[in-house]
Formats: sequence, C-alpha cells, structure tokens
Amino acid sequence: SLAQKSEDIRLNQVGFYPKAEKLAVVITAAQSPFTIINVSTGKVVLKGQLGEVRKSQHSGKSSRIADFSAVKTPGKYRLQVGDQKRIAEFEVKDDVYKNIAIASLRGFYLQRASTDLPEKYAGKWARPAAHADEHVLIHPSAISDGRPENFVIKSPGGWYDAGDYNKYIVNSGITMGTLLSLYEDYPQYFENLNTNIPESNDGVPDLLDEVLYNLRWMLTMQDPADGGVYHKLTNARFDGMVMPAACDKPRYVVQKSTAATLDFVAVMAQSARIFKSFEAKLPGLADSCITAAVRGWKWAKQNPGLLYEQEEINKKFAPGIQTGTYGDRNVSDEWIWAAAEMYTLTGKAEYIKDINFQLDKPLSLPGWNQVKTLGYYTILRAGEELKPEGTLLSDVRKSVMAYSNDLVTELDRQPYHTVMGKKASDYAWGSSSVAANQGIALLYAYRLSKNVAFLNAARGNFDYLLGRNATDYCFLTGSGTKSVMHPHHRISMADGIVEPVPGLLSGGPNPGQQDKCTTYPNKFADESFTDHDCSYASNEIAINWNAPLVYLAAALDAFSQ
Ligand code: 9MR
Repeated sequence: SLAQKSEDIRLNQVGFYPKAEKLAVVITAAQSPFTIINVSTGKVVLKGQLGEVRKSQHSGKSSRIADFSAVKTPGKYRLQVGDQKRIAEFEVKDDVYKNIAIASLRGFYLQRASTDLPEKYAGKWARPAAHADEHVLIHPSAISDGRPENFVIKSPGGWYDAGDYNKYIVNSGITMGTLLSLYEDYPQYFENLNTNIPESNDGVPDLLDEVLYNLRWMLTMQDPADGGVYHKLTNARFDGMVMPAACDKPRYVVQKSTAATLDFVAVMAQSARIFKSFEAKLPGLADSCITAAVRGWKWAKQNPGLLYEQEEINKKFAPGIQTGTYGDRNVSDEWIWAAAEMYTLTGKAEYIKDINFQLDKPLSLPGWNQVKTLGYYTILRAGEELKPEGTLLSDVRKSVMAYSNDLVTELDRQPYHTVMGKKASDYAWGSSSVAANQGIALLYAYRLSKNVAFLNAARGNFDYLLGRNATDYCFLTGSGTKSVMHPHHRISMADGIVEPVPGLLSGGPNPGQQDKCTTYPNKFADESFTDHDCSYASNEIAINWNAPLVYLAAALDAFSQ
C-alpha cells in the first residue's frame, strides 16, 4: 500500500528509526499547527506548531519544519498540516536503515558484468551473461615496446560503472575503498547480513563477497610485465540504450595512468589486510593482493605523475576513445591514499616518509578525483595501533573534527535542516554522493567525539537522500513513495520492466545541466534535477555514489542496535 503524501511536504519517504530525529519540511511561509495521527487507531498522538520560516538560498522559497521526533512507537502515522489538505503518511520502524543497506548493496549485484543474474537472486531483473571481456584488445595507447598489436587480455567481471557498461579503475578505486572501509569500521555488522546473492552463506560476509567480484576484475587490469594499471576497460564509444546482451562492440584497455595505479595499490593493500582473516576460505588471495600492491607501487614510483590524456591519445591513435575520462589532473591525493594504505598494511614508515599529507589544508570530501581523505580515515582507524611518528594521527583527528564542526554550523538555519546544500557547490554532478560522503565524515566525527549532533546530522543527510530535499524525490530506486523511475541507466531503460533496477542511487541535483535536457524544472541548485532518462548529469546512477549510501545506511543501523 502506497503511503499518501502531498507534494509540498518533504520527508524521508522510507521511514524513521524509532529513536531518530523525525522532521518534515513543509513548503509554506505561513505558520500553522500540525497533528500526527496513528493510522490504525485513528488517534492523535502528537500536536505541534511548525517552526520558524527558513528560506532556500538557492530558490528563495520559504519553508517550515514539523518536528515529530517525539513519536517513537513503531507504527504507521499521518502528518496533517493546518487545514488538512496537506498530509504525509510515514512509518516508524526498526529496520529502515538495514533495508536500505541491503537494497543499496544489492544494487552492486545487479550491476555485475560478465555473469548471468538468475531470477533467484535478481527477481524480475534477471538477465543473461554479457560483456564476457575474455578477449579485450590492448589499445595502441597502452602498447609498450615489443608487444604485438592486437594483443588481447582476459578481464572479465567487475561492476558496470554507471548507466554505461564500461569499467573504470579510478572510479572502482574510490568505490572499493568506501566499501572496504565500511567493513573495517563495522565488521560485526556484516557477520549476519544476508543480501541474497549467489555467494551468501559461503562463510564470507556478503559485503566482502560483493567487493571480491570487482576485486578479481581489478587484478586483471594490472600489466604483468611492469605492474602499471590500465586506466579503464572500455568501448571506443558508448553502447546504445540496449541491454548488455545486445552489445557487441570491441572492448579495449587503454593507457596506464598513475591515478589508476595508485588507486589500485590502495585497494589491493586494504584488501590484503581484510582478506588475511579469510585465508581459510580464500587461500592465497591476500598474498596476491600484497604482490599486486607492491608491484603497482613500484611502477608509480617510476611514473609518479603520468596522467590519462584522452585528447592526446585520440590525436595519435585509432580508434579514438569517447567514453568517460575520469581524467584526474592532480595525483597528490592518490599518493596520500596509497601511501596510507601501504603503511597500514606493512607498518613500514618508509611508505609515508616522503608524503605531504596536506593537513595544513582543510579536509576534502572523498570523490573520484579526490581521495586523500580515504587515507585520513585509514590513519584514523589504524592509528592507535600504528602509532605514526609526530602529529599525523592527532592532525588527522583535528582535520576530521574541524570539517564536521564546520558542516553542522548554522544547521538550524538550513531549510531542509541538512548539512547537505549549505554550500551551492554541494550540488555538483553526483550531488547525492556529496550528501552521503558528508554523512560518513560526520559519523567519523561522532565516533571521535560521541557528540550526538554529528549522528543527527548524518541521519539528516540520509533523510535528504530518501526525500527530505527540494526535489521531493527519493533518490534511491525501488524505495520510497515518490522515487526515481527513469534513471539514465541502460538496463533500466532497455529491459521492458516499468520499475527501474532497484537499489541504485540517482546522481541528484546538478545545476550544471551538462546533458542539456529540456525537462529540468529550473536552474536553482537544489531543484536542478529531472527524473528523465535523458539526464545523465542529474539522474544517472554510479557505483561511486551507491557505495557511500551503503556505508551510511549500514553504519546508522550499526549505531541503532
Ligand atoms: O561522476 C563523474 C563526474 O564527476 C564528471 O563531472 C562527469 C563528466 O566527466 O563524469 C562522471 O562520471 C561518469 C563517467 O565519466 C562515465 N560513466 C558515468 C559516470 C557518471 O555520470
């Protein structure tokens, strides 16, 4: 049964954990009373007044907040505002975060390449194997001296990056780092979390099974000859809007890059650490990861700043490559992340001795081209044991706290009562991942300080993603009462099923509107979103956006136990 909701009431459409703060935003300038009614008994359980007027700095729109945090008993409720034309039904229940953690982790299963997805695990989104990637051409941009042309490698598996079917190491890097960190931060949580994938019940947590599917692919992307890592595995041009099995274009691995290699090193080092504890189930895996990491590190030392240059490549070689570039222009942060992981894996300070951790600068939220903070999180996690020399650990702590303190400043004045959107720059391509990554930073601050304001703010961003935002959409497919239905996602567009593939996080508002879709409602930063499959700039899905949502949902659930 779909809950009813007026468009001008914005709230988490999935539900509220009993002890959590519970807010709805009403788009109105007028003061008015509100009531909360228990749907099954018809009784009024709470009466209140909307809060002070708040204004969106982006659109200028006025709104007020209904705070019904006092409703803590599980059940179904109706919020009625003023004359009762405005209503919103919602649920209070214990498993909100858990269900979202499972759904968004299953989103990765449904993105798997090179394998069939049987109905048993994929339901109506079952599909046959495609993109086998058993004969991947080495693009001329990647052919080193003496190697025959048309040399092929096997590079099966991994996840499709996004709405497209290519596989990019840089973006896999941050995605894996986020999921592996989730495991390291909350290992007990995953002991019994069953996500109904083929590997469930194999003695390895489902989160790690899913990670492993992409890890095995990443391992194939390292050139055995020199340890460098190909930037991506891709078509020359994007596939059409067709199902995977209808794709038949040749696939290439392209030029090696320092960004890809260092991200790979970081992922391998972190994986080695984690999979050591699963030696009995996965014999030799941790060792393979260590070897791969060390070889990648050596290559990077010899090639410390080799950028991926798609335009240059296309001037020199055919076929030209037109797919996503993930063309990072600065690899100082990749060095920080890789060094932090190698140091943590080996305990050898030599890995960090020449690294400038940039702690004189503010923390940067993790993104595919900015990964230094993943290194900070690892130092934070392992620091007590590692005891790095000097002030590294205390400086990292200060940096995380300063960033989070900054985030929650003036939260009380934000129209949606979220730290997300305080700055217009939060609304970049993939803004949903900004909200989720802010939530993660806040949870680190909460763990360091035990200050519940940070936990509440993290939950606020979770609520943002599930509907308490200026677009009125729940950005996670398959969840909520008004969720995204038309993501720019080839499988969802081509499979003939009305509902999109579930468990995928839409990119979210992006006033850049680079896709030039004509269906955006306006250009206001917080509303610049369109649930149309033309909109790759606001309504695509991507693995690096899903991963921080998995983290946020699972961590919030772990804190709620
Ligand atoms: O997420 C990426 C975003 O930060 C960039 O601004 C954008 C344009 O370069 O590319 C995004 O990544 C896309 C990638 O290049 C190809 N697969 C889909 C990704 C999500 O839109």
